[in-house]
Amino acid sequence: MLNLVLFGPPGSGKGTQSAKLIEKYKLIHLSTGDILRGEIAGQTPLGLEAKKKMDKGELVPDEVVIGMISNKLDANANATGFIFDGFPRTTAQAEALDNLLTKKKTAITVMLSLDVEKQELVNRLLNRGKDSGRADDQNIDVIENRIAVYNKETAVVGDYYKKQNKLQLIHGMGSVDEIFDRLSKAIDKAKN
Ligand code: B4P
Repeated sequence: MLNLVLFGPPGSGKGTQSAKLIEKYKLIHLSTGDILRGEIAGQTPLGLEAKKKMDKGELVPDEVVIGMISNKLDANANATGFIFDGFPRTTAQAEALDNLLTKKKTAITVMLSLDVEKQELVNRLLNRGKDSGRADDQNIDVIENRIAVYNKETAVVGDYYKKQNKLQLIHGMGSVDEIFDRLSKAIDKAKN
């Protein structure tokens, strides 16, 4: 199986690149952000709870997102691989993911970490906020908080995969196609 973690700060291109990577490598796309936004749209109890956190740019509790990913892995038992987009975001989530994959006799192949300058992140998110309707992309304080939460709670997840020799840093500035090319080269190297 080919199991990828696409990693990086908010606005680094995870969702954008995932859409292209699933097409090329025939992977199942698991985006915790998309799943949570689906729960919000459906006005489920989980969605209503998650919305309070997401509107402030804070992380949703670990047990909630781990449970969501576990359900999705079970629902796709015959998949040939997954792309984890926006997950794991804490060390507890990374450990839980390793345990879930071990039970399925598989593992993460590589973590691809997109490196983008802070001002570019802010510009991209504000730009998306103009027509996406996403509340968390429309307020500069919320965007700043998401980046701060990433630096404080999520960046350490890179070290977790580095210790396993699975971390690949990818230059995340430039056009979508240029970055896709860099990601594809790193994936082709990691899977051989
Ligand atoms: P996510 O949905 O994961 O979203 P994100 O980090 O904001 O953005 P992403 O990185 O996917 O966006 P992209 O660059 O593709 O998280 C939202 C919230 O959900 C979190 O704040 C948190 O509250 C919660 N959450 C999600 N997962 C969680 C977890 N595991 N644990 C706890 N809480 C969790 O796109 C950004 C914009 O940039 C787009 O408009 C795109 O068009 C543009 N863009 C992309 N690449 C570009 C390029 N090369 N040049 C110019 N523009 C580009």
